[in-house]
Amino acid sequence: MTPLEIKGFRIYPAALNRAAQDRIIADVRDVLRQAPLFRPRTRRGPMSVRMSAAGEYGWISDTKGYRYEPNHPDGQPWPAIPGSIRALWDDLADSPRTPECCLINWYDEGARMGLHQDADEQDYDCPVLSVSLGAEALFRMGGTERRDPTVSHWLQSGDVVLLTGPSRRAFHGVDRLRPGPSPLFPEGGRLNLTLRVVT
Ligand code: MD3
Ligand code: FE
Repeated sequence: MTPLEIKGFRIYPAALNRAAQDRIIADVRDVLRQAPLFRPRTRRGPMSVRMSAAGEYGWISDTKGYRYEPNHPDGQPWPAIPGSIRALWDDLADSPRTPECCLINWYDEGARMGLHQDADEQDYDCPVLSVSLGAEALFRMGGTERRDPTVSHWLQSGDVVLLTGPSRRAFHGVDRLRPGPSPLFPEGGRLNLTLRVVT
């Protein structure tokens, strides 16, 4: 599969067919039964995106700051990363490391994620792999400086994005969802999964 490359962001459109998306969603629902979505709070207030995670580490944020932790806020260890999701890393990431975190982001219709860099991982040379499921999202891609120009692209259900090289350090965000039902989520909303090496 040859990716669409925008500013070093490698986008694999429709990498997952409907059956593969259904398998992954069933596995994510299983994870969320054990590690329910929670709403991280930052110093700037509650996030509009709800989160959970699978793997050795999950990302949490509270009034003390944000960091990777081996346990859900409820005190339980995160469930294992489902094989259906880890398989995408083996196919596409071309990394000697194995992912230690599958971050799960749930977007309700009004949710967004402001422009940010992912900088809480110890090795920025390890790629990040992202999977979009459900409602389409307007994804904004910048450069390594916040002031750099940005380009926007609608991510669709089944698209996979590989962040490797300079794009791994680039600013990015999600401006908005396309509202309304999707085949995967008749009630609306979007799921984004990111596989990461954390340590
Ligand atoms: C570029 N998630 O979880 S996915 C995030 O759609 C995050 O939920 C967005 O930004 C979402 O941190 C965007 C694409 C993505 C994911 C991780 C990245 C782009 C990235 C890490 C580094 C650089
Ligand atoms: Fe990010």
